Amino acid sequence: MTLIFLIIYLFNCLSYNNLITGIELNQNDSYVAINKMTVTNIINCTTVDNGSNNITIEGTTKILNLYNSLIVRGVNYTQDVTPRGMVFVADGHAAYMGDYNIFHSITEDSFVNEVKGDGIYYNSDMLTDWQVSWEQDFHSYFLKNIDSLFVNHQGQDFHLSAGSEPINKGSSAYGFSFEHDSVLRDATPDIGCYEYNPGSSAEENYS
Ligand SMILES: [Ca+2]
Repeated sequence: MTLIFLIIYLFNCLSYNNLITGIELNQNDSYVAINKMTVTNIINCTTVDNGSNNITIEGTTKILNLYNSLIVRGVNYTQDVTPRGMVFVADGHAAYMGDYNIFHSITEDSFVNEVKGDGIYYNSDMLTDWQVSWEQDFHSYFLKNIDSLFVNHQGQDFHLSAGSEPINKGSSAYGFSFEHDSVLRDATPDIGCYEYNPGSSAEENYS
């Protein structure tokens, strides 16, 4: 039987302050029955302070490629007591590929979580465990202190501040030549939706 791939691209997207998740990929059983597979490419995206999870991936039919993205869960102000970056439901990580990402959470062992059929969160991995277990994200890293990450986190201006960690940390093998503000990226792309641009003010760039 022919396998049909539905390919989705999310480039330079900014997702913040959603009540539940920033980006959620849910299983659709009817797709399984007719042999459809969804491939989602999340490239140079920034997700910040989303309510329970920044990215949720459910089901083995979802293939997720995550590159050059900035996953920040800096403020814990909703129903969950555990800040969560990436959450895989029902073995969704089996089809995950990713690298050159920055993961932030308040505690280092909760950047990625798995949820089994009972809805309980298991296996909160540290990045180092994740790299060994799943052989992904070898150039990614965990970031605990985000005080100087953005121009104005509280004011929801998520442009990169001078000296911010994501600057020049992405890979040019992934991504698009333009960033969120339609400014050209340089030869060493920054991680996340924005390229650091010292020549323009936050007011001009904010969208
Ligand atoms: Ca750059």
